[in-house]
Amino acid sequence: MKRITIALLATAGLTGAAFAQDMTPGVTATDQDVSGGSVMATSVTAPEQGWLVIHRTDAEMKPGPVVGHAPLTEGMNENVSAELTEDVASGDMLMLMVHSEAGGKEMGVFEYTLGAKEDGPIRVDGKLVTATITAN
Ligand SMILES: [Cu+2]
Repeated sequence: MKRITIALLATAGLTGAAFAQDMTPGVTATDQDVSGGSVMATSVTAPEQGWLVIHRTDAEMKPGPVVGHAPLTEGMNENVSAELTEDVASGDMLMLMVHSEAGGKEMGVFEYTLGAKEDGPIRVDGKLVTATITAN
């Protein structure tokens, strides 16, 4: 009986190692229906506590006005849903971006507006961490 217990623990240990998270910041999302008033990222990896920020964008792929946000914990966040602060029509493009708490005055309070230094975007090798979707 003792031997079986040890074997199970060893297996559990291996499983844990296999699921060790890749902490490379990233966001994945697919085109979706946002008529319900929210947009969802399938997964977001954040290097620290921060925010998933929803920008409007277009074919030029520049981040535009902020139309939503959701809190992120450090590490992997799955199925992150952000409430939209205004209607987003079918065919509109949204850019989901990983932001931090850096520069803000309070943790857990969303302080960013487009171009602000508070709770600004994180960068990896100088690049913003984003996923762009089109509303169905
Ligand atoms: Cu942003």
